[in-house]
Amino acid sequence: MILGGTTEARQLAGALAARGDLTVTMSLAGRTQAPVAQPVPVRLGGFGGATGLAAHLTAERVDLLVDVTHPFAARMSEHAVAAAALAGCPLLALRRPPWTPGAGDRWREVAGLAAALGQIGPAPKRLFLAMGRQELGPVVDFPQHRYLVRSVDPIVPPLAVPDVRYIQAVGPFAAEDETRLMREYRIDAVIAKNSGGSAAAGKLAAARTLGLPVYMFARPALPPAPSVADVPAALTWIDHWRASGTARAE
Ligand code: 3Y8
Ligand code: NAP
Repeated sequence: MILGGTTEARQLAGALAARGDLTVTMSLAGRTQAPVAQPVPVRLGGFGGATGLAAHLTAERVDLLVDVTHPFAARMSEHAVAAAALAGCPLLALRRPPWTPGAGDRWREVAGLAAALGQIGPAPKRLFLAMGRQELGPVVDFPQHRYLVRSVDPIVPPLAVPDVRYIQAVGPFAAEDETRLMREYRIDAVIAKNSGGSAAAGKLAAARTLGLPVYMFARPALPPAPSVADVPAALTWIDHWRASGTARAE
């Protein structure tokens, strides 16, 4: 079973489904109204904490749990480690490396939105919030800014600030589109999560092109687990696991 919700999860599922010697299921939280289609059957919704997930692993006789959730889905990853241990189920985590600033990048690493807004200061700015909508609360304490907020689904109720525009979109986002968007809205600064991967990196290239600062949320710590950094490494690891015949004892 793959804990998904990322580009890599969908790609890994597709590659494993092609093998024919594995039965693959994709698990999503059901956070969005219309999730992208997956190449394998999907299970939607939470498990009821780590014990719920452990019970599911045992009941469904899952032979391998692969955590390919987003780096900011820390609770899910914590539950995956605990549940795999509880159920005696092998676990592999695919953890994509964080982005690192390169020449021309103007990054400020912050803990989250409140810290970013605190650092930005009192002068009104035009801010591109490309960090989703689960942590937008702090904007109400900074009503002086013009916000451009991007999310997958509509944000209801709307944010209680006087000057906000909404964009509904699912990545991946191309750098040239991001540059055009930021020019159109005359953005002064970008606020982002250090998600890594390529789908959301376009805004970083755009910020570099436009010489804009990026307030980058540091990643939450994740519990140790057997891990790889990308899909090819995950496929190699799974090959070795399969060859070692460590499917759970009957
Ligand atoms: C529900 C599945 C695929 C997966 C695509 C990746 C790339 C596009 C970039 C920006 C950044 C953000 C957000 C983002 C990206 C991929 C990947 C990724 C960022 C879907 C998806 C689900 C979610 C949940 C959603 C969160 C939100 C975060 C938008 C599907 C499309 C900002 C993270 O309540 C909510 O609206 C929750 C939204 C969690 C973070 C937040 O705090 O709001 N992802 N995103 C999964 C589930 O139900 O289990 O609906 O199809 C998946 C993808 N989103 O198959 O190609 O691989 O990361 N997702 C971030 O990185 O900052 C957008 O706008 O620049
Ligand atoms: P989270 O805070 O780590 O998890 C909260 C709870 O949501 C979990 O305890 C679990 O509920 C449920 N859950 C999370 N991921 C799940 C999955 N793949 N399958 C089944 N249940 C899941 O998670 P999140 O940050 O809200 O992320 C939710 C989903 O969106 C994940 O699939 C993640 O990969 C994807 N995503 C998140 C981000 C982000 O920025 N956070 C970005 C892109 C994609 P129970 O305790 O009831 O089991």
